[in-house]
Amino acid sequence: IDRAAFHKLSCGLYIIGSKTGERFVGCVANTVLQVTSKPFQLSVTLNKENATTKAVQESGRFTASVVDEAMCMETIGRFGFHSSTELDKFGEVAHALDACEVPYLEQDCSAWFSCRVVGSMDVGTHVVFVGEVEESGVLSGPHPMTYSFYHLVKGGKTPPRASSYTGEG
Ligand code: FMN
Repeated sequence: IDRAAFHKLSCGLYIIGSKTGERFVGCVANTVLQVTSKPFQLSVTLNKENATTKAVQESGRFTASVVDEAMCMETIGRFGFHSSTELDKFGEVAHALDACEVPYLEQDCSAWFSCRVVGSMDVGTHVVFVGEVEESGVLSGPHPMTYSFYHLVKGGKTPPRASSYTGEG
């Protein structure tokens, strides 16, 4: 296995939102994909140790916001390198609520989606969720951030819980 090959896979960067009871949770994910358009469905792959994963399993809902290139590393770090059990991640960043009152990030994002979980697959360390899109909208950020922009321009790192972690940060 040549680990460098995995760095050639293209993907974007997303903020996943969910809630557990009345508490808002969320995390960064690079694993959002559109899987079908009839109906519109997205998938996201989340680590079993993430607080967000448990909330998606409990509530059956998640939001996905497309991160814009303008998003600062502090906000990415807030969602990607801290646990929602210790930090109210949506507390100090501009966000809105979908029709089910699940939060989605608005600040420095290009678009948002609200999904109802219709299926999931246990893939070992992670769970792949498939969600039917019930709402979506375009936000003000004009340039969706790619994962390679995050690494090459922003100097970002990949934490161990990300699906794409290859042991080299
Ligand atoms: N975690 C995942 O489970 N799936 C991912 O696709 C994923 N991609 C990430 C990409 C980047 C660039 C970064 C910085 C983090 C990524 N993570 C991913 C890690 C989670 O965002 C991180 O573990 C977070 O702290 C979990 O927060 P929570 O426990 O509040 O859910």
